[in-house]
Amino acid sequence: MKTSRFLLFFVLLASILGPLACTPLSVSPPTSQPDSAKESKPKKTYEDLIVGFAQLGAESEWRVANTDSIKETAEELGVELRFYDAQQKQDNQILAVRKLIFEKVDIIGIAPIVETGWDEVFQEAKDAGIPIIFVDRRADVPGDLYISYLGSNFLEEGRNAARVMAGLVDGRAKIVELVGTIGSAPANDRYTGFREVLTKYPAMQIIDSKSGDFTRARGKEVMADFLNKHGSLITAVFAHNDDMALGAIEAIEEYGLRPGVDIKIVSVDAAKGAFEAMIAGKLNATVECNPLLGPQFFELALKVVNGEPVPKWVPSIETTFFPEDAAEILPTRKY
Ligand code: GYE
Repeated sequence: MKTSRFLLFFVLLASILGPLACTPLSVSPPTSQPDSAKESKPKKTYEDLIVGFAQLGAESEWRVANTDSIKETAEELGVELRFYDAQQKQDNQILAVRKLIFEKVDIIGIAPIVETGWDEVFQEAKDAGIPIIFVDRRADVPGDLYISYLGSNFLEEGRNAARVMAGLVDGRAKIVELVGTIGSAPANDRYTGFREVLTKYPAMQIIDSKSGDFTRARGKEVMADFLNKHGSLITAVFAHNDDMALGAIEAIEEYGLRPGVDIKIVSVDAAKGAFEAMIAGKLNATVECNPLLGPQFFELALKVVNGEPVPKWVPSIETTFFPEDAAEILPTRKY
């Protein structure tokens, strides 16, 4: 008797909790509608979508390609895009999110400039029922404040840069590092990933490390400082992006050394400028980071708006390029 009551209790409990456990909680948009109402609603198409995008700036060749990809894809699909450029300032980007909430867009894509400081504004979006998708960069917020992250494995990019460099310098180097924007996900992870692999190469030492903010101009300035400080002791550069590497190349030439020969250089992005530098023998390798995220972003956005389950992380597929193949590959590069 007792056992059967117990059983009944569990059957009832399971029938209540069962559907909850199967619902993709983390990916369904924060809406107050019950699931049944959502299902009976006709599915939205791209033409019905109003998408907000809070871009962080236009600091690099990569970023320009990323913005173009978002804008071009929106136009191709007939999506109404509300686009804001924060010009490398978090305050502007927070303001852009608030404007998009006010405009009642269906969904917001954002490349958070740095990882922290987003909880409040993302909570405001959640309260307004507007889902957030991270595109390119992640923010360090609780999982319920965003639906999905579409972007690269920056840690792996940092590890790959170190592996490639180890091969170039035979496991022996005095390295200077041009770090990306302080506090940004790609700078944090590339920094960590690179060091992780270096622990296996005790004769490869990082002798200096400083932010060049992902721009060519800052990359050049910081590299000139490194050269003034350490001179020809430097045998290798790890630049967190191609633009800073291109700036470093200029600084090395002005200092009277040969980039790519006297000082080996490895960077990240694989933008066209990097291929040209590899063809000229001035850059030794670039680890790919794909900015052409427009098509995947809108596909993800439409699914989310229609209440379909999506993964919490959609990683981009990437590789590494070397000077030997640069001339053949350059014409095929889209950024
Ligand atoms: O590597 C750099 C850009 O967030 C992955 O930002 C992106 C980085 C990219 O400025 O060039």
